[in-house]
Amino acid sequence: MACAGKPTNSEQKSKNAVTNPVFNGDSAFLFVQRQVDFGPRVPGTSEHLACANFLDSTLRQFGAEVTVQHGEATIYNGLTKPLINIIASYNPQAPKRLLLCAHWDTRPYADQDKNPANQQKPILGANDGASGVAVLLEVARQLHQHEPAIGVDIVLFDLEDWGAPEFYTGPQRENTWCLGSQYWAQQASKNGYKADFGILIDMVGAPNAQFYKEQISTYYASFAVDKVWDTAHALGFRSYFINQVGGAITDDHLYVNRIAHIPCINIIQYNPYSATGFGDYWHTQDDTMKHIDKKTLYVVGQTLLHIIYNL
Ligand code: AHN
Ligand code: ZN
Repeated sequence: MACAGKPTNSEQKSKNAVTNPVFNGDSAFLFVQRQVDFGPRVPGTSEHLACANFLDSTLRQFGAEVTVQHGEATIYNGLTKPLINIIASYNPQAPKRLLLCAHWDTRPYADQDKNPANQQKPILGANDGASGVAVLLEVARQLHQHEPAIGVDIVLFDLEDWGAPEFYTGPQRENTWCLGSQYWAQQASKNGYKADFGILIDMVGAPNAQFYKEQISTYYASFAVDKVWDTAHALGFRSYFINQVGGAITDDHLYVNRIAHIPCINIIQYNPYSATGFGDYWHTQDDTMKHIDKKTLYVVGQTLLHIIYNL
């Protein structure tokens, strides 16, 4: 410890440096559990509505300006479903903005389940849904405690996961995934919403998850991919953020790019050696808390905090 008096060089340096909050993996883990405790969060159900209220009140408690966007969309079979996007803003007036997003709904069908009796049942979505939202809730908790220099918009998309199921044999439509983000992007485009870039996180909770440079992300926003991967590598997370190009994955970021014209990337677990590209529990009844690891949540969350506080 230095004595009182003139600050030493290193003290002066740390005083002027950006304070980087520490992401709490235990807190994020609990936020996954809280969502899973509602049961499947399928749009139109009471569990879904209860979770929406939880997300809305939690983000308000963390000091965000929250807008709950209600809409509806046509799903793969022509039926209409209600949707609820949850938008939480920090420093709403700041011109320099970062968009952070994840989907919060869960898939109504475990259509990748090996057991045919399970395929019509909804998934619990611990990794597919809750993990990304949980990381963003912990980011929000940190934003409340440490005011950022930039504006941050956290958007939780609904109706991502009602894409046409494997067992569906009727006429095929296009763009049946990501209905909440399509709706949000249309409104954002109308309202002239702007952000420097966006980061979508999807399936960011599995032990030893690997994130490859996803191809829609590199096509629309290679500068943001480089920024995120470079940041993660500088933090020592090379084994999670793989320095290789992975698949092209249709996800919410596609519509943020295509409709809202905001460069947006996707941090998504990808396995080039698995049949689906994802974990073997993906879209099955087995997407439960046992596939959630607080270290992975930390790795992703700490990377996001570094981006926010050093942009
Ligand atoms: C498709 O399967 C077309 N896209 C993956 C997007 C997704 C589904 N993310 C979570 N669930
Ligand atoms: Zn899914």
